[in-house]
Amino acid sequence: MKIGIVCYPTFGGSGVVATELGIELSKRGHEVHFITYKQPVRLELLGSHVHFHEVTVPEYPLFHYQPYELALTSKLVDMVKLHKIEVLHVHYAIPHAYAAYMAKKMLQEEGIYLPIVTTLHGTDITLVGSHPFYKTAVTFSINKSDAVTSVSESLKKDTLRLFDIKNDIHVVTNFIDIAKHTPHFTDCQRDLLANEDEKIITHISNFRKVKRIPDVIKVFYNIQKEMPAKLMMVGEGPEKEPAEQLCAQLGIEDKVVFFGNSHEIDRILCYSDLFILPSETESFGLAALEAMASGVPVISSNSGGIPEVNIHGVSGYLSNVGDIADMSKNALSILNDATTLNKFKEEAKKQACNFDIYQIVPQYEAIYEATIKKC
Ligand code: GMT
Repeated sequence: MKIGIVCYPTFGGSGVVATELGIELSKRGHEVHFITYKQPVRLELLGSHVHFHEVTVPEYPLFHYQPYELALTSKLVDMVKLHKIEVLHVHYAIPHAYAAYMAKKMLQEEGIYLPIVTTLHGTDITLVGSHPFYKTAVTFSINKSDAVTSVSESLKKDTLRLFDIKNDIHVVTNFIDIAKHTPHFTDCQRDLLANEDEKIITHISNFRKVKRIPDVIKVFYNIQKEMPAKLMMVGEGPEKEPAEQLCAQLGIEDKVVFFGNSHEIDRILCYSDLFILPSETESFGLAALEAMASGVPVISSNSGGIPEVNIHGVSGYLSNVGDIADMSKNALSILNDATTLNKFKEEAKKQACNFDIYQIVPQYEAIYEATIKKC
């Protein structure tokens, strides 16, 4: 098939999922066209089966807001015609599903039929999309998609609760390429960051309020009181600076490394002992799945779709949002002895295998085929 993919090209989970999906689809013989404003961060190799088409928005002083949706719509129409794209898969409803619908209508005028598959990722529903300023257009564009998928059962429920949805929503979970997280694939250099006796605790996110960054630091603070440990904070976002200040206030700044955005997630995870994800809400928690695939147990909140990924007492532990004492206690119970830690590491990896890319990508292929046939 010739598949167009629209996504945010940044470090966020939806862009990562879209990119990994596109790469895998291309390996399976499909022709994939990424259409977005920048080459997606995880998209390293362009080739005969993977193409990138940049959406540019010329700045014009009259506009207080530059019209990205308009530029995206035009680019979609042009690329569909030029490359004979058969199906368009948009990741993150805002504004992608809306722009895709406009492109579809414009193409219809010329007798070209373009099915739209919309994947809901989380904040496009729970935080942003349900805001009254967006809700009407988001509801419309979800209902006008030819197929709608959500990355967890929890997100599907949230969508049906928050919006008046007439379409079926298929749950197609996020996935992981397990092979990429095996040790022979990664050059693990643990000794560059910590001493042999120190446990390595990791958090990866876009450092937004919803991630509850202060909770990560407070849980780590409790851990390092009991055992030698280092904290790896990976990512960029508005909560990073306050987090650095909190570390200084607590006197643990020499035990915490702030990496910023990293292209070396696999490397950081391969020497991590524990991953912390205390989010306020999380439709899935791709970062937790990536950690588990590298054999890193997860201490998380029990919000949203996280319990579908992290299994309490098996791959890690779940606590109520904000329950720092419980998270700290659970973390210490995993880290305290080597046998328990190794058991959790093994189980985390096993649980991640339930989300292997080879089981999930065919589900998207089946959805594409069904929408193309419908046309
Ligand atoms: O986590 C974020 O804030 C980024 C956001 C995104 O759209 O990139 O992540 C959402 O989509 C990910 C991929 O499907 C999910 O794993 C995250 O759980 C979800 N984030 C939230 O729901 C807060």
